[in-house]
Amino acid sequence: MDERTTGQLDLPVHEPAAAELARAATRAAEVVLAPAPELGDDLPAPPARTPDDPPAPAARPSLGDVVPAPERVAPVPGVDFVLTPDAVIRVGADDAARAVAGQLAALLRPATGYPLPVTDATRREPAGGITLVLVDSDDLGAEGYRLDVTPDGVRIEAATPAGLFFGAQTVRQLLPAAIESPTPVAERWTLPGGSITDRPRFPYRGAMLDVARHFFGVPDVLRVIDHLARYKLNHLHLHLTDDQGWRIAVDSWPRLAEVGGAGEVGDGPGGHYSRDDYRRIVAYAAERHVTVVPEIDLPGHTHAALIAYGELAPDGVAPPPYTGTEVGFSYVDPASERTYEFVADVLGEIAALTPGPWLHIGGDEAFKVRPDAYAAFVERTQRIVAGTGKTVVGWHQIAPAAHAEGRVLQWWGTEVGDPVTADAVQRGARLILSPGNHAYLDMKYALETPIGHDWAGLIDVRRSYDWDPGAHVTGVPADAVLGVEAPLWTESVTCLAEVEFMLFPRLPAIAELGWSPRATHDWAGFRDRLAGHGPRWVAAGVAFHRSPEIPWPTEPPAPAAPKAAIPAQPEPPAPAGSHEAALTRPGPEEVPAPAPSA
Ligand code: TNX
Repeated sequence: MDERTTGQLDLPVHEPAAAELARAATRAAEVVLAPAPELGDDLPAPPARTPDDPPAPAARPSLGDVVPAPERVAPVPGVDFVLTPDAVIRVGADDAARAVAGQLAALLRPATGYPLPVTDATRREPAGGITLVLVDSDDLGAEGYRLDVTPDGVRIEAATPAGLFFGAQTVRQLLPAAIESPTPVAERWTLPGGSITDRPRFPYRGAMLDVARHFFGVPDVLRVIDHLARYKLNHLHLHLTDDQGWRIAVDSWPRLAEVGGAGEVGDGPGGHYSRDDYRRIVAYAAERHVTVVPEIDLPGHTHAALIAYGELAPDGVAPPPYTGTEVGFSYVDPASERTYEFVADVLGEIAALTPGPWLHIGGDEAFKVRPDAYAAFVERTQRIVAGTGKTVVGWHQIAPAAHAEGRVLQWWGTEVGDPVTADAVQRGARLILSPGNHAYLDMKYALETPIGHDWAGLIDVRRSYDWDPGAHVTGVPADAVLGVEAPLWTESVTCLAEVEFMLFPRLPAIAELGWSPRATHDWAGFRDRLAGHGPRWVAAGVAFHRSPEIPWPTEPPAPAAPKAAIPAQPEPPAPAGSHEAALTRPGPEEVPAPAPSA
């Protein structure tokens, strides 16, 4: 088997088999520095590095190694701060700032084994440690921070707790990779000296998880939120409903979740979030300065609602459940008043449960609804959203509908533009950029990728990185761009390890496009900075694609820890069907039969 392992770090530059991905989730809680996984030989290894390749980066980060790239970095060469066992974390009286100090301590305690008490900012003894300070500053904005690292201590300043939180994520990345270990590691915990001044390019930086095609339980979603926060992403879009499952309890229409949630693609059991589950997700996200954007996809992608309430179907008859991967065949009846009662009840309950400002109404691929009826439906639904006090978001197919105050379109096209979308922007809409051929995390990295789609092309790390959200869509100026989002559709993604495998390393690329000033954009530099994150993901037990584009380090950064036992897991099901099916999908009367169980 052609394989290149990398000393104690054991980063095999090899595509993991699907079963290996599934096992990674099991390892997450136990692994310190992962042993080489058992390698399948079903996939080719990437080309070996040649002497002409750039050198692998040093195991210890330098100040400029942060992902996403900070706005300004001023290293002071040869100067380090060393975190010692008696270090404290100092913070002022503000409760939210204290919460960030507590989170930073909690991040640093497992690997260091140090107590790292959170103490009052005015306390002098012991000297050193990490200080978090809220300052009056217009320059830093709502999410920016300033970081100073000297031999005497580390200081994070920000105008808001969110800024302190993002500064703390930078501190985490400046420590050796072993800081991600869940158990103590013998390491010299240095941070490189100098200062960083940083703030985001775009206010909206997100990822989407499709919990409808396959259901992911609360712990999985919380872990995804942690991944977002690491890379300064601040929105989690949850695609809560689709043909294969309705995933959120609605008191006024209880069968939606009870009946509509009891299945998923393939023969899995599905599931749904109770109101308390959802509150827990939203609260966990808020603590990490992540806003949850709930999506109820309307009027199409509603088969799961129809099996629960046949009265919403155009023919008034509840169809059988659907567990396949076609799209575009289902819709709620736009001509029925009952439909709008349903929409108002559902959106009202979701809005009441959601602290963030956004309510996403989907709007994609309603191929069976005539354009005039579709526009009227969207306009009425936009008014219902406004009545809940939220701002409406929809896939860019809602563009033809009349403008609604503040509305946001999510661009998922693969072309460079669309006059209808540009016109909606002229009329006042803003855009979230999720171009299918760059930002879709369900696309395969390469032909051999064991899961994912390819209808929008193959998306390797470079392709996910090499585009400019500020200048991507013809006729849409940068000031109409709210930000970026990387959607993960889950027709073929069945477990947390597969989610992580599709997220990493592309999620950090999208995060950098959302956060970093355009002037920092540089593939070669990004690739080298990203390389240092491989050992972090290994230490944290995060599954990822060992992309051959990235010069993963070959030097061990830290002593290896004992091997963890890896229990065997079943092979996940084969990849699901492709999106092109949408173009030839059947009519509602020809809804495909449920997929036979494997
Ligand atoms: C298109 S993008 C969809 C989803 C599929 C996805 C698969 C969009 C708004 N709709 O329903 O899951 O393609 O890549």
